[in-house]
Amino acid sequence: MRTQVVIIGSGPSGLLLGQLLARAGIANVIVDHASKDHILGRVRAGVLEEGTVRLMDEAGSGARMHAEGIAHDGFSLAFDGRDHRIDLFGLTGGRRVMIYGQMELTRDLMDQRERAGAPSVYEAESVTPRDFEGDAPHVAYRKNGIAHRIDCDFIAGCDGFHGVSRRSVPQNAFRSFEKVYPFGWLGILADVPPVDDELVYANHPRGFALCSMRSHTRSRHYIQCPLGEKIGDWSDQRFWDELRRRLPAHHAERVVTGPSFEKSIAPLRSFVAEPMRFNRLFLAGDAAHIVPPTGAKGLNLAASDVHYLFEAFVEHYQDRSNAGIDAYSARALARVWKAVRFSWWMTTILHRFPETSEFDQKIQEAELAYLTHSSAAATALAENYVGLPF
Ligand code: RFL
Ligand code: PHB
Repeated sequence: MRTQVVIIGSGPSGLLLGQLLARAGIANVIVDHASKDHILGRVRAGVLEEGTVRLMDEAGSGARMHAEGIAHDGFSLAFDGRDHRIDLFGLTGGRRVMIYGQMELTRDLMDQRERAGAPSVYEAESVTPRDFEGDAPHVAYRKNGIAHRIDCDFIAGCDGFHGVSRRSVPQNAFRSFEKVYPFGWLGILADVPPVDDELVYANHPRGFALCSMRSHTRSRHYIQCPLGEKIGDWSDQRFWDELRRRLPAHHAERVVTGPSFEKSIAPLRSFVAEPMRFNRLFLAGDAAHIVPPTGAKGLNLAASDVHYLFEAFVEHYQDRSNAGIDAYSARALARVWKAVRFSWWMTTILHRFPETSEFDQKIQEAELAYLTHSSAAATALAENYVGLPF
C-alpha cells in the first residue's frame, strides 16, 4: 500500500492533521495501536484556545463544538480564602476560551474522518516508522498476525509521549529537556453541576485544587496529590471532602457531590524534545512535548504543531516548496517553549511544593498578590491563557 503521509496516532493531533490534509486533497492513513473505543474513553483536556477552535472549523469538524461548547470570558484564582477574577475577555481585547472536552473533539474528528472515507487502522501491533532518514520511508505494523507496510512521502509521529516515533530516532539525534514535579493531579468526572459559571484555580495550604466542567451538568475537578498516591484509597466522599477544604467558603458551599464515573491520577511533567523533524519523520503534539495541565496548554500545543505541519505539507505538495518543511521544527518549538514556560509558571504559583522554604512561600504569595493588583501582570497571564498567536 502507498499513501502520501502516514500518521502514527489517532489522538487529537493525528486526527486533526489527517482531516486537514484530507480536505486539502493530500492522501493519508492513520495507524494507532489502541482500539477506537479505548481512544474515545480517555478523559483529558477541557479548554480550547481560539486557534484550536479555528482549526476544528478548518477541518470541517466544528459544528457540534459550536453548538455544545461553552465560551468562557474569565476564570477565578482563589487563595487566602478569597477569589480574584481574571477577566480574559477584557484583558485581551475580546478573546476567550471554549470549554469542550477532548473526548468530544476526538469523537467529532473520528466521525468526520469516517464520513470522508479516509482510512484509519486501529489495534495495529508493533507499529514502526522506517527509513525516514532516506527518501523512501514506510511504516510497518502487524494486524491479526499479518505483516503490513505502508510506503509514503512523510511520516507524522502524533503518537503521544509514550509513542514509538520519538523512540525510533537515534538518541544522539535529539536533545531532551525535562522537569518532573513532585506531585500529581487526582481528577474526577461526575454528573453534578459545576461549582461556578467559570473555572476556579485554587492555591491552598493543603494543595492545589481546580474546579472545571464539561457542561452545565457535568463537572471535572482535580486536586493536587502526593506522588505514589493510590486511586483505591480515594473514595468519592474523601475526594469531595478534600476538594471542599481547599476552596474559599463561598465556593465550598456550592459544591454538589455525586458519584464519580471516572477517577484517575496523572503525574505532572514538563518535557521537550528538540528538534521536531528528522528528515522525513515529523513529531507533533505530546510525542514531542509535555506540559503540566495547569495552564490548559497540552491539547492546544498539539493543535498549533498541526497547524505548522499542515501548512508545510501544503507548501510541499501545492507550491512545490520545502521552505515550510525546513522551518517546521523551529517554528513549532518557538511557540512550544513559551507555553512550556507559562505552564511551569502557573504550576509554580498554584501548587504547594514539598519542603518549600519560607522564602519560596513568600515569593509565591507575592506573585499572587501582584496578579491581583497589577493589570500588567494579569494581562500577561490572560494573553498566555487564551493562547499566543500561531
Ligand atoms: P495523545 O492524545 O496521547 O494521542 C496519541 C495517540 O497515539 C497512539 N499511540 C500509538 N499508536 C501506534 N503505535 C504506538 N506505539 C503508539 N503509542 C501511542 C495512542 O493510542 C493515541 O491514540 O497525543 P496528542 O494527539 O498529541 O494529544 C495531546 C493531548 O492528548 C494532551 O496534550 C492533552 O490531553 C493535555 N491536557 C490538556 N491539554 C489542554 O490543551 N487543555 C487542558 O485542559 C488539558 N487538560 C491534559 C489535561 C492532560 C491530562 N492528562 C491526563 C495528562 C488534563 C489532564 C488530566
Ligand atoms: C479540564 O477541564 O480537564 C482542565 C481545565 C483546565 C486545566 C486543566 C484541565 O488547566
